[in-house]
Amino acid sequence: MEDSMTITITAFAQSPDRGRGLARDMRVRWALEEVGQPYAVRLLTFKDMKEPAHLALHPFGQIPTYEDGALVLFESGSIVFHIAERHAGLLPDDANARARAITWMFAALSTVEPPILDREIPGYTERDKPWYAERLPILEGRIRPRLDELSRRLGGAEWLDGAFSAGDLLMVTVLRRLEGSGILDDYPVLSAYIARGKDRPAYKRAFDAQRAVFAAVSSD
Ligand SMILES: N[C@@H](CCC(=O)N[C@@H](CS)C(=O)NCC(=O)O)C(=O)O
Repeated sequence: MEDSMTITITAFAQSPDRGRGLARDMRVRWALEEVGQPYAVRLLTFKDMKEPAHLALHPFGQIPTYEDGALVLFESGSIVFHIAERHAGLLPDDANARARAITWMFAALSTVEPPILDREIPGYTERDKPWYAERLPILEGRIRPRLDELSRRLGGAEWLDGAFSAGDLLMVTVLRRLEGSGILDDYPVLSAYIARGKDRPAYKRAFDAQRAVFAAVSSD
């Protein structure tokens, strides 16, 4: 039996998203909350993330990481998968349903998230460049087909494939990156899907926990 209190994850000491829960520790927190696993959080500055101590855990010097005894993981998708494999509640028992839920995890991270990131990252790095405004509609044009297809597939269903799964958890966190862009206004099916995810008690606990970190920093 594992000592459940040994789980430690890493998160930003001062998240650039100002507590909006868009940093990828949110996925891991949410997964841990869904399966009822307590966890500790080690907060890191950007400088800490590039120090040897953290690079030993995460080769790219990023958050989140996951430590449980001798096991160290990085990559939010891998961490959520590990949590879902070890605990009931995030992957179905039926082998085929489980394979489909895992497929949705990959779809979230390798099909839906990349065009969303392609639009988001220039907002941090190229906003002052002359091409930024011209390029933005092109980048948005690469997101919309994915959203059209996802919305069509989801249709009137509550979740992507039967019961809520780790696939939905990752997909909701990925789609949340579009909040505030105005794009989701054109996708009522996806907006309602995100809202269902955010309405889950485990999501709320995870959100409040990361928000408390930002609130504490802001009140210093
Ligand atoms: N594919 C990685 C991406 C990790 C990532 O980009 N983390 C961001 C925070 S959400 C980060 O640490 N950024 C700071 C940096 O890259 O230096 C994952 O899913 O865990």
